[in-house]
Amino acid sequence: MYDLTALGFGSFFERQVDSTDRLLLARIAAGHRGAYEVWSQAGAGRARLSGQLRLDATAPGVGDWVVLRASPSPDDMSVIDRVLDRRTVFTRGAAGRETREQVVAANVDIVFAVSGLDADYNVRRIERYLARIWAGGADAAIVLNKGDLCDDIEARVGDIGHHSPGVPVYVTSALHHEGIEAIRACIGRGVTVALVGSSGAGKSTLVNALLGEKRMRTGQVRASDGRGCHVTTHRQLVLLHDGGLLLDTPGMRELQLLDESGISAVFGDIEALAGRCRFRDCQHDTEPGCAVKGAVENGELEAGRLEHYRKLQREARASELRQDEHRRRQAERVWGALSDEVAQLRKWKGGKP
Ligand SMILES: Nc1nc2c(ncn2[C@@H]2O[C@H](COP(=O)(O)OP(=O)(O)O)[C@@H](O)[C@H]2O)c(=O)[nH]1
Ligand SMILES: [Mg+2]
Ligand SMILES: [Zn+2]
Repeated sequence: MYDLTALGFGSFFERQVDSTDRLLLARIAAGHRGAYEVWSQAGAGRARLSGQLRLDATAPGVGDWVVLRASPSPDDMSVIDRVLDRRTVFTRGAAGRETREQVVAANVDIVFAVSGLDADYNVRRIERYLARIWAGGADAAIVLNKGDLCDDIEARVGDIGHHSPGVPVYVTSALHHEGIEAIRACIGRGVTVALVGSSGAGKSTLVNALLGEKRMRTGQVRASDGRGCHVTTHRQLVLLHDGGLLLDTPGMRELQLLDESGISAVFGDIEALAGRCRFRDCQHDTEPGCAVKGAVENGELEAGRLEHYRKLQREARASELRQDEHRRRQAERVWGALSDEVAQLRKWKGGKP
C-alpha cells in the first residue's frame, strides 16, 4: 500500500484528474520490456500501455503519473490509459541514426549529476549534464563521488564551483558511507531525486548507502581504462525509509543535447558577454567588436570554455535538425498508412467517391 503524497503526488497533478481518476492513479516505478511496474494506493503491480498510447512517439518513463483502466486486462496486468502532464523531465537522445527523445526520468525534483573523482572526472561532461537537467526543468546538483580516490578534493570542488556557480556540490565516498547524510537531507518525504552519470561513477553504490542496505547491484570498474561496466540495466525507483524517492539509472555512454534551451543556463556568463557584441548574430568567431573574443583575450573568459560552448551549440543544432527529420518521417509513415486505408476503402466502395 502506498500513500500518493509520499510517492510525490501534489497539486500540479491533482489539477489534471477528477475524483474517478484519482482512485486509479499510479506512478511508474520501473520499466521493463513491454511492461511497467506501477505503484498505486493498492500497492505494486504490473501494467502495460493501452493500444492508443502505444502509438505515441514518446513512451512514458519511470516517474510518470498515469491513470489506470478500471478493469485489468485478461492477463491480470493493469492497462495504462492516460499519462499526466509532466512537471519536469530528464531526457536523452536515444541511440540510433535518428534522434528521438527518450524519457530517463519524469517528474523529478532534483537530478544529481554523479561523477567519480577518479578517471571519470570531466568538467565538460558535467556541464553537459547540467544543460540537460535545466532544459527539463528540474533542479541540478553535483555529486563528486569516490572522494577516497582523490588527493586534491578542494581543487576539484573549486574547479566545479567556477564552472557552475550556484549549483550545490556534494563530495561523497559512497563505498565508505561518507558524505551521505548531506544528500539524504535533500530527499525529504515525497521528493524525487534521480541519479545520472557515467556507468561506474558509483550511482548504485550511492543508492545502497542512502537505503542503508545493498539492494542495487554494483559493478566493477575496468582497471585498463577506468570505465564502468553496465550493471544497472533498467531504471528503477526506490522508496527511502523516510519517504523520499530515488531513481537509479544505467550509465549513459553518450549524452546528447537535444536543444539549446539548457545551454544558456549553463553558459550564462558567455551569453551575457554576447549581449555586448557589435552584431546581434555574432558567432564570436572573426566578427569585429566581439565582446566574447575580447573577454578571452583579456583573460576574463577561458578559451576552453568558449570552445566547449560552441561545440555544444553545434551539437544542439544538429540534433534539432535530426529531430525535425524524425518528425517528418513519422508524419510520412502515418500519412502513408492513412492513404493505404483510403485506397482500400475506395476499392471496397467500388471506386465510387
Ligand atoms: N573507491 C571507491 N569506489 C567506489 C565508490 N563508490 C562506488 N565505487 C565502486 O565503483 C564501482 C561502480 O559502482 P556502481 O555503483 O556500480 O556504479 P554505477 O554504474 O554508477 O551504478 C563499484 O566497484 C563500486 O564499488 C567510492 O566512493 N569509492
Ligand atoms: Mg548502477
Ligand atoms: Zn561575439
